[in-house]
Amino acid sequence: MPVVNRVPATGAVREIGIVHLGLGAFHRAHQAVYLQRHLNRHGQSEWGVCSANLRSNRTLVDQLREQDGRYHVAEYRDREQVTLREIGVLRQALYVGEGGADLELLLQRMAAPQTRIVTLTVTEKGYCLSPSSGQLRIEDPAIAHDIAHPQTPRTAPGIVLEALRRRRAAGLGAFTVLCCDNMPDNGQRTRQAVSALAALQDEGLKQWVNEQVAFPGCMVDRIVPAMDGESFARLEQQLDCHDRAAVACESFSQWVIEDHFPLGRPDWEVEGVQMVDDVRPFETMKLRMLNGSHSLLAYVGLLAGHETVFDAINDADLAHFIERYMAEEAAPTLDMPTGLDLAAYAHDLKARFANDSLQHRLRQIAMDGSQKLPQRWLLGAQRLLDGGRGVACTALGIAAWIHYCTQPPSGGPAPVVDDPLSATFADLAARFEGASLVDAFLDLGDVFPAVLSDRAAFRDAVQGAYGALVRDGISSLLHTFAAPN
Ligand code: CS2
Repeated sequence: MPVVNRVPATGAVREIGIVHLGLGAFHRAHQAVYLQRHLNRHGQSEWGVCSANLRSNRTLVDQLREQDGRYHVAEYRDREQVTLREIGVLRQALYVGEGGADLELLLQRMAAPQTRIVTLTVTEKGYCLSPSSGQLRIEDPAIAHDIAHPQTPRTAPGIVLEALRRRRAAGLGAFTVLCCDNMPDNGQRTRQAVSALAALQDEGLKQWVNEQVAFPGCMVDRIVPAMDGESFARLEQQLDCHDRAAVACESFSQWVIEDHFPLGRPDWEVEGVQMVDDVRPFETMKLRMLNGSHSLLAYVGLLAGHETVFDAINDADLAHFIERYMAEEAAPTLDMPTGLDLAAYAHDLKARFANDSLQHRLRQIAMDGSQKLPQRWLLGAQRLLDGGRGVACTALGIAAWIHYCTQPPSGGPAPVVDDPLSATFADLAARFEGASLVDAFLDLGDVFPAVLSDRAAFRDAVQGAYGALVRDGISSLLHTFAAPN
């Protein structure tokens, strides 16, 4: 049984200063923990949180309401040491389903003078941008809806924009918009989504957004697997924690934020948050090293028959493959501030992947690949090819992803791929096979920018990897990577 360090929630929330969109496990185990530690330290705070789920997980919102917003976060250092924190900063939980009454409550809360920051974890697809170009997808039906009905928006950019419109009309200052999703240049991408939508609704509002709203970028990091029956049972047995809104995660946590908050912010740095002028080096490092490795572990690991990150990193050949990816295809693409040791970072990442207390399912990471691949693998691959380097690990990852998106698990029915492009994948799988299937995937412009897919060296590498995968199977292919080069 682990040694449990119990940290109760103390202090009083004076007002709700932050509205969050995307009340998932990550928000509860990352941002809310920093704010709770801040509250415990100061004894009072005006940075309480109102958090809303836009379409998913109404049950969680109901559960949290029953518990007056209080819940627990179990931070597993390893099997032996766990910190169980009580969180009390969440003062309002909302669910904005289709036509839900909470939409108006949410917009009122965002437009209230006390609200100074709006944070988001709505996942990459929640911004309705093309993953490869970062342009607003105006053909998206939800965006089309928000253009036609700006006052009852459905999308995250639409909700942010309507709240800003109300603030402008009321003569209030703009809140700061802080995107906490794993996108490249995430502040700028969020600005692009909101500003492009404004341009389609009201030119004056667009100008006000461009001039008045701060969209600092940030890098967030904590491994927080989705909760399932097994993880709740473990919390009950090991920690005597009977809380259906609880989350389990690793003990590591990092947050690097660009310091641009015109209406003020919590003094986060006291809790270890790094406030910087330019987050991009940190963000790119994390996307390519951590998330890039995660996606490789997911697609290659699932093919190799593994279920969790822990299983996959304990496969010696796969672990070696990941080491090579980080050293040869991620690190060389990064420009880091002096003093930052990428080899040490890679070493620590491997140790985090090997945390045996987290049941981090590869299928969870494999979700939404079309939205994740550009920033995790493809921008780096472009840089490698520009420098005359090879992309063998990345090419195998892409081949494994194509396989994952199109091949039924042995003998089973067609795969259920959780991705906004799943219908397109099914269509391509029905029409093509072999090299033509690979070509059809590489022609998906929302995933692969033409500057990359037009390069023969890139296409050849992916074609080669896919051919070898089909011919030799994943185990023998991984073995070739494990051989000294
Ligand atoms: C993961 C991330 O699901 C995924 O795609 O790569 O959620 C990852 O666990 C976090 O970014 C870690 O900070």
